[in-house]
Amino acid sequence: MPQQIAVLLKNELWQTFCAALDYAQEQTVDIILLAGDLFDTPTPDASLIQDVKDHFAKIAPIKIMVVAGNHDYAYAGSFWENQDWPENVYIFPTNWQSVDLPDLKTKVWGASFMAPYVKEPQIRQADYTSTDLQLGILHGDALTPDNSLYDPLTPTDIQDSGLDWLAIGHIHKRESGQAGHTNYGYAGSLAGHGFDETGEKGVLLLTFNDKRMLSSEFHALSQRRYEKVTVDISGAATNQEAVQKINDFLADKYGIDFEQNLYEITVVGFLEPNSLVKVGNLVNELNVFYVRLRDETQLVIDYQALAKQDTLQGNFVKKILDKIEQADDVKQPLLKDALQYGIKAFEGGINDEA
Ligand SMILES: [Mn+2]
Repeated sequence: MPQQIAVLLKNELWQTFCAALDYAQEQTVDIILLAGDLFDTPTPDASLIQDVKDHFAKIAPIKIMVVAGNHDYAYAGSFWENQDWPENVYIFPTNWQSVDLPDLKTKVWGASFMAPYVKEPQIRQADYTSTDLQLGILHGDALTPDNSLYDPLTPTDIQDSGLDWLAIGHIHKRESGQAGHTNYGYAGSLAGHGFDETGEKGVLLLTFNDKRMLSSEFHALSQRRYEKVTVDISGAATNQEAVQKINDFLADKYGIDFEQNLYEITVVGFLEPNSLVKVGNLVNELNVFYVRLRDETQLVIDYQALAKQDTLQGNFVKKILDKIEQADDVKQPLLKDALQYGIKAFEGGINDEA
């Protein structure tokens, strides 16, 4: 990805973070739960830390409960221990602790990472006999807890806590579940970080009445999304026609703002031998923020007719067709691919990138 785009995306991530705080204010929430890896390093830039503190202070009296994750773990003497965090921010220590919020009849429990790896579950019991709402916040792995190095959280661990709701960070995907009486969930990352983090990204807005959860709503915040799609351009005769097919597909699937997303597009379909489409050239024609193309188109070819021609190409086709006929089930598909690539090479459709 070009450096320029990477810088822009980084700036936008900060804007999305600010948008999340604005949203909390608009919704007049009481508590924000930040479940770890707020920063991507245990030693963030001092200027960035100050910006975060200032923005947190601005949304007081909303209470911001924070645990450190594996990327921004709270080592002894780390920036998390500084005394000048705003009054409305609470940073959990590295052992299971609670904060009492009597006005909200709520207790919040949590623990911070103290190192890049946490092999033993950090979760312990909450006051499960209390009439107060018991919230939890952890960085951890509830999806693949077996042998996880990132605070493994098994359903039994979660259930035994007696929490009413557990907010978890680390997995960038939105997930939720229930273990015994305890509901838990990952809000996922605020914005996608690559093509392995596709779809809409944002925050979860949770509403409780006493100990009962009334609703859990996802609110999208990221300005762009990463998407992987497969588009069929069969029948396109020119690059412009191919672009039209791809644009129509994207507009249909992602709406009017489709151009601002990042796409990895696998281009498939059958092209006529006289088609002028060069998939490699479509990157420049597609008017989207960022696109990466994979060419899996195939040519519609009358191989038998071609094999009869007394040309280099004809001889090549005849040889491969003979080999396909004699080949076993394992080799046949490979030879058929070889035929496709060979024809494309004759048409000048293969370059070093393919
Ligand atoms: Mn993490």
